[in-house]
Amino acid sequence: MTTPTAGSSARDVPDGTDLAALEEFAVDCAAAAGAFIEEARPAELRVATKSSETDPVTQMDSAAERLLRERIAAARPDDACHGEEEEATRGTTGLTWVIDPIDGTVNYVYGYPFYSVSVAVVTGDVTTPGAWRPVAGAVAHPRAGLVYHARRGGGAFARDASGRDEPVRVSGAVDLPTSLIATGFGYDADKRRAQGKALVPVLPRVRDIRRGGSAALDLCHVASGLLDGYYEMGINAWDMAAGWLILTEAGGLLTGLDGRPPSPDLIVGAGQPLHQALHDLVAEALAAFDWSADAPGR
Ligand code: LIP
Repeated sequence: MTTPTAGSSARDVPDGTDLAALEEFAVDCAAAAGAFIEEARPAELRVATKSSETDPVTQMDSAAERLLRERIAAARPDDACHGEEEEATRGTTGLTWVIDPIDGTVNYVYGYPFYSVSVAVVTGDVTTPGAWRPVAGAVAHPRAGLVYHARRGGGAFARDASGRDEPVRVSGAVDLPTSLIATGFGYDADKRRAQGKALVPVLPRVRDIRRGGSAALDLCHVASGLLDGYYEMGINAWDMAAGWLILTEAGGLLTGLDGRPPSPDLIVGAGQPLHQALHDLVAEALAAFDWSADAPGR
């Protein structure tokens, strides 16, 4: 089973690319947008809806994406950009910035402190699962004063407000019954019903389940050992691009189903010893679904 990982092929990085500089730029962008969504939050958020009435977007999502796009365009004008709230832009360098200005928007609306800003730069075609790889990225957790970051081959770190970097590493968990697993649910009622059904066989087989509400942070928390594993259906490239690399550089693995790349169908992330067992448990739980009619994606 060929398992795609974020670091699987250095050949796709354009010659002369300074990954360390891209990583630091991603940290700066994520930190700046993280500070913005905290400091510029108005007394009254205007909450509109997107794919369903439970899928919110606020003026802060749009403003934070605008801030990120302007910073990227100023510093890297020839790179492409792909974000959650605006149309994608084309580039000529082979590098694409993949951004989620607020991952965990529901939490942000409520003031529940589990939301993040995700900024990654990838090679390949980010619209096709398996055809792209993150090469540098950062996830800012403003309420924790942390920015998780990584570059391909450079390890994974959590940077605190003083600028100190702490290396992060996945847990050594190997057994499901003693593993803490996170998951999440989409916005469509029928998909949520299916995702809830898929949780039933999983819950009794693991230590416990956590549902944080930000895929990017769930991936960073697996990378840093705060969780042992994470799976979810319906995750977009912008939710997972930076967290995928941070998890891989922390010694973890992120895949889709049966060796396929991570995609909106499914992502499963854990340290290497646990990953196969978690994947097989989730695959077993999903086996009951007719993916055409019942696909429990977003
Ligand atoms: C969120 C994801 C999370 C999922 C939430 C939501 P958003 O992204 O990061 O994993 O469970 O339902 O989709 O919509 O807040 O950017």
